[in-house]
Amino acid sequence: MIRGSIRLSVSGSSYGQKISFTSVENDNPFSIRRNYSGTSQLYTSSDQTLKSYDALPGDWRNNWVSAYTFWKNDGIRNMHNLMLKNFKKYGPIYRERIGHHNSVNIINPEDAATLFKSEGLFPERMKVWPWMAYRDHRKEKYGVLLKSGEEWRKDRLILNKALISPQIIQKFVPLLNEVVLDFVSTVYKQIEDSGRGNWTADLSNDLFKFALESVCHVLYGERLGLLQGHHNPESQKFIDSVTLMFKSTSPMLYIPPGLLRSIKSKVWQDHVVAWDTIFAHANTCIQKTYRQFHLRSKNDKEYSGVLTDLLLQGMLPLDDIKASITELMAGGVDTTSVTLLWTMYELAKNPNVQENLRSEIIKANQKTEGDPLQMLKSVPLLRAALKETLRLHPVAVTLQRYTNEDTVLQNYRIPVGTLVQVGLYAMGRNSEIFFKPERYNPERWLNQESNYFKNLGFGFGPRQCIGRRIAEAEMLLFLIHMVQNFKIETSRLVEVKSTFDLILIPENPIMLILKPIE
Ligand code: 2DC
Repeated sequence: MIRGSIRLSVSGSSYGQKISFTSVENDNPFSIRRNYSGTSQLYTSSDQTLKSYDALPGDWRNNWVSAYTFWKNDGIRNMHNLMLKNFKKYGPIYRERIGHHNSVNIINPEDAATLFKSEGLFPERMKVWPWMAYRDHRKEKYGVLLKSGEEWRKDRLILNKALISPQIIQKFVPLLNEVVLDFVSTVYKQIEDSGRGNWTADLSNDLFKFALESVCHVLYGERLGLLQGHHNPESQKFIDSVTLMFKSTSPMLYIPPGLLRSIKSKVWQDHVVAWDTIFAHANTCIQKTYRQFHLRSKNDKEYSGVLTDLLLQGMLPLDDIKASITELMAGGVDTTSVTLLWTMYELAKNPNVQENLRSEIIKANQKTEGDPLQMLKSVPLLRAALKETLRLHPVAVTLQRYTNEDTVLQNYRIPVGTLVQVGLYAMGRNSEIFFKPERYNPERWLNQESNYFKNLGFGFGPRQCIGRRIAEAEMLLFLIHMVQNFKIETSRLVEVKSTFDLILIPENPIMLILKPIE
């Protein structure tokens, strides 16, 4: 035995691979296989410094104390702030236990990278059991989000082609751009109707409609018509149900599955009603597209949305397609609309940033003659602004993975099968990771020498957000046109905080003022 040094086998040896990572990989969901090269020396550590799992800081030993503090501090809706506090108290790693849930929490980008390296071929995040419980209850299939193991991998590889591959994104751009132009028209109309030369409002519901219209145009190749002033109660019900679905998930996260259902609690009932409405509306849309697919002529080469694309591919059974399309339709509403609201709010508070973006967009517009696809390639500062928004206002409070092998984090030995959470919200606000984190400064993403595992708003690796490219294109096109046409101001200069309703959303309404640029 070699004294003074042990070596953990974490080189992905179970798959016969060696580890050496390049930074692009956190950005490349399409290649599900990683490129390994070189030998792992990463986890060679000396006996003295490698500490045991049970030596981890945190009050995990005292299950009931932590559960009590959690509830007392309005734990659920305050999850993100409690994590900030815990990292301050315990340092960059701590262990936690809430009810039966054990986890290790980390904050450093390098540690997130280590976690990525140990996620294995079938990465898994923390299960949102209420979502699975609903599907079990109604005998619906799981979509790619809820699947795991081989089943997940098979679906994910097929769906990647239709959703996130470089060739397919260009198909989305014209569909999304059309919706954005309609949104811009509705804003002009509101300004006109107001008679005051501006539109002052909480834009949340208009943004929900925009986001639903956008994702449906991409999924079904058809317009719902939500921005053309049509009264559409079905879609409004869908929008309200998605919000209710998220809201009713969080109180159930830490309560054992059987329990809530057996007591027929109000949250569980709300949750079921919300999903029922979501499934019903998604089903109407899917059926409509499905009928049109059968009427389609074989020579029709025109792109008509993700669903038709998947049907043409014929690689996935219909049930599985339906399940994943429903997830995408539900997942595409609150996520992008809230991120756009935060972005406009930050631009209102930071007029200099807004001006810099405007000149970048105007230049790009001249250079590309307004071609949307080319525009997307010519706005690096705007892309950085989106990263900056997600740094301060991530949709997901954490990213989680189960370790697939023994791993070392911050010199602690983390056993295989441990749930490790990256504190995304806390990371974005940490001054050791980001210089002056309180500042909304998109340029930091252009200047900084290393952004390695810092831009994690959509997660990492093959299990990252599958809607990422749709969301990015949708939000960039929205901002390109909005910043070009309107000055964005706010009367609310006090900080708006986040609240946790499964996803992080603004705690109070954000009032914005939109004024046309002559
Ligand atoms: C919530 O502790 C907090 O993208 C938990 O569009 C851990 C956790 C697990 C999974 C995360 C969830 C959190 C937040 C919402 C996420 C979800 C995975 C996907 C989902 C981040 C961080 C989301 C919003 C999807 C939702 C699609 C759904 C409607 C079918």
